[in-house]
Amino acid sequence: TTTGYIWNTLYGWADTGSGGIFPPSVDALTQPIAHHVAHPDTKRRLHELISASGLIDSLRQLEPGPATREDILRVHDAAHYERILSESALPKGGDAGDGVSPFGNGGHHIALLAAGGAIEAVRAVADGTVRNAYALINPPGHHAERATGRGFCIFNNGAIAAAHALETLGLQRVAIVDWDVHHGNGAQDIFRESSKVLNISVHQDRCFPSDSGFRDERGSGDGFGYTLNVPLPPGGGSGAYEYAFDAVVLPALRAYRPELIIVASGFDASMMDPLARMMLRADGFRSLARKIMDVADEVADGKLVCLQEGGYSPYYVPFCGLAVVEELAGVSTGTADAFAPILGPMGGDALLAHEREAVDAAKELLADIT
Ligand code: 6DK
Ligand code: ZN
Repeated sequence: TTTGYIWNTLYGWADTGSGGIFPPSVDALTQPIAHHVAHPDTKRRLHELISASGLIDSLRQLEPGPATREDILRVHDAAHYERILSESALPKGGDAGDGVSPFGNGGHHIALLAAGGAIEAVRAVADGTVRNAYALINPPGHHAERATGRGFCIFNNGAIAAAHALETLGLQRVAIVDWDVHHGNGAQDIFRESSKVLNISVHQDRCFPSDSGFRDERGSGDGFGYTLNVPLPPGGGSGAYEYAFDAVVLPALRAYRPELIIVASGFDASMMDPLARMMLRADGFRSLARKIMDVADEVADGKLVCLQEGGYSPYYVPFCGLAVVEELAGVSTGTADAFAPILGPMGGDALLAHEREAVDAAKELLADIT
C-alpha cells in the first residue's frame, strides 16, 4: 500500500503580505510585523520534517499541474475566477475577497497549483495509483465560497477535487471531513443542495467565521441532512475530538458509505496554535487519522485524500503533520514529538461533561443520511 504525497516549491512562495493586523495601519498603532500569520514557511517546515525524518522515502511523490478554468468553474462563479486572475496581474497582487487574505503578483498561479494538487491526489487515489494521499498544498481552500475567496483561501481546493471526482471520474458519493479548527463554510456553501457530497465539519464554536458552523445548518433541498456541523467548545483536546469522531463523524460516514473521503486537514486545533483555543497534540491528530483510515477501509476501499488547510504554529505544525502522514503510510520514523514533554502534562485528554453534551447534541444530525 503506497501513500501519495504532494508538495511544490511554489506553495512555499505564496506572498501573504507584510503582516500585522489587517490591514497593517500605522494610524491605528497596529505595528506591522515580519510575517503574516499565514506565512507559508509553516507549511514548508512540515515538508522539511517529512524530508529530514526520511519519511519522504516511503512516499510516492505526485506532481501537481495547475487546475484549469473548467476545474475551477465546477464550483466557483466565473466572476470570482476572473477577478482573481486580474488582481494577480497587478504589480502588488490583490485579495481573495474579504480584505484579510492578500496574495501577491502571480498568486493565481500558486492557487491554481494548489487546486491542481488536490485534483492530482484524488485522481491517484481514485484510480488506484496509491492507496491514500497527503497533499501539502498552499494556499488553503476550505473557506472559499462559490462567489468569493475568504479566510486566506482563494479557490476551494477540496470542493474542486470533490467536484472533479463526481463529474469526471464517475464517483457518486464523496465525503469531506474537515478537522481544521475553523468552520468548513466553503463546501457547505458550494454543496448545500447536493446529496452527492457529505460535508462534515468539526470546529471550535464561533472561531471563524464566527456566524456560521452551527448544528442547525443542515443543507437544503436534496442536500438536507448532508451538511453536518459539530461545533466544540474552546479548550477541547483529544478527549473531545475522539468522542466527536466516535459518536458522530464515523457513524455518519458508515451511514453514507462514500466512495472517497477527503479530509480538510488543518493543524490549527493544536495546543500551540495562535488562532484558536483547542488542545490537540500530534498524537491526537494521529489518532483522528487512524479513525478515518479505519472507516475508509470499511466503506471506501481505503480511498482517503488529506488536503492541507490551516495551521499557524511554525513550531508545532511539522510534528502534527508528520504524525498524520506517518499514520497514512503505516511507517514510523521514530521521530519524537519534540514538544510532548511540555504539552503532555497540560491535559486535554479527558472528555469533559460540557464537551460530551455538545457532541451528544449533534448525534440527532445522523438521522437524515441515507
Ligand atoms: N485572523 C484557515 O485556517 C483560515 O481555516 C483561518 C482564517 C482565520 C481568519 C481570522 C483570524 C487573524 C488572527 C490573528 C492574527 C491575524 C489574523 F483556511 C485555513 F487556512 F485553513 O483569526
Ligand atoms: Zn483553520
